Amino acid sequence: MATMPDETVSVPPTVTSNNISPSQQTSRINGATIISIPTASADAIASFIWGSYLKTTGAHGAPVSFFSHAPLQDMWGQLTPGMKVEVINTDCSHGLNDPKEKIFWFAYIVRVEGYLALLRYEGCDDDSSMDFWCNLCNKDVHCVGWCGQHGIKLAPPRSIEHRQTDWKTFLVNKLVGAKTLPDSFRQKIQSSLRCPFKKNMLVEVIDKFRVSHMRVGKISEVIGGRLRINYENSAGEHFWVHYASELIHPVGWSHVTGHEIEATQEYKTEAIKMVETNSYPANIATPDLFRQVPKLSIDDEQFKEGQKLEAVDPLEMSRICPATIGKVLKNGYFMLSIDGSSAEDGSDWFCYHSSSRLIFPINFCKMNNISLSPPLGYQGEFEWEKYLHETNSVCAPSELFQINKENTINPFSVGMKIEAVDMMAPHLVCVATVAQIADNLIRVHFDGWSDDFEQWIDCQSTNIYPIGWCELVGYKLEPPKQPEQENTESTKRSSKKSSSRKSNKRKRPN
Ligand code: MLZ
Repeated sequence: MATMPDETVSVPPTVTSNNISPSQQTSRINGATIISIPTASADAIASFIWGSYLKTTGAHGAPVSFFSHAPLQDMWGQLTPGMKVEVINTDCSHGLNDPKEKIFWFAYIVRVEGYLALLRYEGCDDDSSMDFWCNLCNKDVHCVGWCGQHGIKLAPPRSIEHRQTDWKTFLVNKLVGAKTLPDSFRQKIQSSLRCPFKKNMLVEVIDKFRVSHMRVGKISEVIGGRLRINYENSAGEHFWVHYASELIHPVGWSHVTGHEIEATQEYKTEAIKMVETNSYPANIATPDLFRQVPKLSIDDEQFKEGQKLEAVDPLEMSRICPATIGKVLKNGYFMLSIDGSSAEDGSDWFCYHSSSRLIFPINFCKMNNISLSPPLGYQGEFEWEKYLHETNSVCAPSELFQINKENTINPFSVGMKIEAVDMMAPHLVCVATVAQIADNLIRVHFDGWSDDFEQWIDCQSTNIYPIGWCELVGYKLEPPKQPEQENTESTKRSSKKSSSRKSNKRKRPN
């Protein structure tokens, strides 16, 4: 992980002496121990409050530094307990002349969990009763000195106002020399949220109804680096995906790779022209914007058709299964089929790159003490040696796998809370917990949902985020399923164990 120079700043003596006014006399706005201050559009937030949930569950959020694709990942480690901020004061009356006027007060970080911090107002000392959770990217959190620079009033919370007679001297003692957020913190947030993909750009995207095929898609929305892609020539069907996902590619990729694509002849002709001339109109997302895969040299040994391996079932991600290389494409890509489950027409063959971290050499599960799901209908105990013999096949050489080429450090621990995309309904970002760790994988449990919904994903997946990410980017976070939802059709369907993968499988409904 890259480390950045410590850019946090110390508070100069002048900032504590200005614009501090006593709070005014109206009713207490928020007397609750835990409050949450919304960042983005109110609709996108509200229903779920991480702070209360962490308290109830006694859990911790995975640190922002674990997520290389997360905004501000490289500097978040500098935000540590004790650091001082200026934050909206929720225990005071608003300005007398302007009821909308916001009053601020000093606070310090007690604890950091993902993008959230437990804050304590200066002056509370050992009293934790007013501690509150706040997203540090919230627009009402600033470095010490900000209110002074912007002529914003500071006033102590009403409940503690009486505790000091000389607040100015108290603050000078508390704040001078203390660490605060970097001056340019807000600009850093803004620039970390920039995404190179824009609305109306065309891409090639996996067909969620027939995963062996790509389709042409047009970006209709971009939120936090996630793209809502509308399938061209469809009745409003769409697919949500992160811009660095392996499920989207530039125009012309299918042609170059030899992947099946459903598109008009006109599109195919144009795409070939663009690839050959390497010139793309403005509405086309250019190849440099996409996730880059390692280039293979012609001399490198490659995966070959018929070889067996273990893979996370892309359509039922709670399972790791024996699988077979179906067809080798160009540039290190190939189609993979899950043994015993493949649709007769090959419509569920799934494209992987040789550098994928969701494919494994045989006995990966055994070595990591996790269960391998034998091919559906397989009789007897599954043993690779026997199976290779029975199927008259060979396994893929273990040195070809990315997980053996690099030494990945999986930083996650079981029990850590995250926000995770439900890969079978990728428009949903849900409250989730790391349930299990195996090598580079984490098994994501969706809080409140049965184990059938769990998904194995790579620890560097762009489909998991630190807690508070949804609030930061303004995306709706799906709260844990409540017990009263237990009888919904969805629950009944998903918990019904079936011997047939087809009926057990959750389709990508999005
Ligand atoms: N009702 C849909 C979505 C369930 C979403 C669960 N997310 C953890 C289904 O049953 O597939």
